Amino acid sequence: MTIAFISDLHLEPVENDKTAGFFNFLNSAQNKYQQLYILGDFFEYWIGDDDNEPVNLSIQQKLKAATDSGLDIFFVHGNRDFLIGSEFEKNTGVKIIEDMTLIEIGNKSVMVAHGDSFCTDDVEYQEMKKEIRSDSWKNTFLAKPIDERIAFANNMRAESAKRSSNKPENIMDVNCDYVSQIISDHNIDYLIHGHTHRPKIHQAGNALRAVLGSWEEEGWVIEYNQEHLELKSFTL
Ligand SMILES: [Mn+2]
Repeated sequence: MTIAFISDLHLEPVENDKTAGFFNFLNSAQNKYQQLYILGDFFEYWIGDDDNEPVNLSIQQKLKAATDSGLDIFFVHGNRDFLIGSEFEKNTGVKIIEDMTLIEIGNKSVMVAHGDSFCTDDVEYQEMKKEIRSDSWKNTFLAKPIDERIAFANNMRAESAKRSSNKPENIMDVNCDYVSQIISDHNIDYLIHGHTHRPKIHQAGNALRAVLGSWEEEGWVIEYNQEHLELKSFTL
């Protein structure tokens, strides 16, 4: 059985090389993999399941065709698309799972996460995250008109780009002590995440920490088969 992991596609509501690349990926995924985990920031932004943007709808249709064909697809929220909800699940057959979920594959423990939870040095980000992930914030936001929500999302993206460019590189990466703690607390063999856009497989004690890349000119996937992890990139 081969399981695939992807993250950080940052799909936008326009037809471009990336959407086409994802549709190609999904077509071949149905023959190659039994399970696909999408580890967040699948979309550049998501302002609610009630947004009827045509490209977003066609992405949902493709996901539905894939799950109907027998591919199990799981989704972990990213910081860009944490508002993906139960309507999306219903439309696509994709199952939303918690950030930092532990899955048992054979006799190995694999933790899947978006990755932002490990960036504990970025205190400003963690505080903002706590606020906007609360039910009250989400409910208030989702009750606003679509146009207002899109304007807010665009504003957030601009702010985030500005803040990131002013922060030292190491603040934006995971905190290695925290990662080691999580790995030992949960007896993890493999930790797989995205978010930092720094694709690499790291040795972390007795475990491996595999980081996905963001889809830009190339797409990235981690394939897991018979206790072996492989990080691959491919042209979009
Ligand atoms: Mn992210």
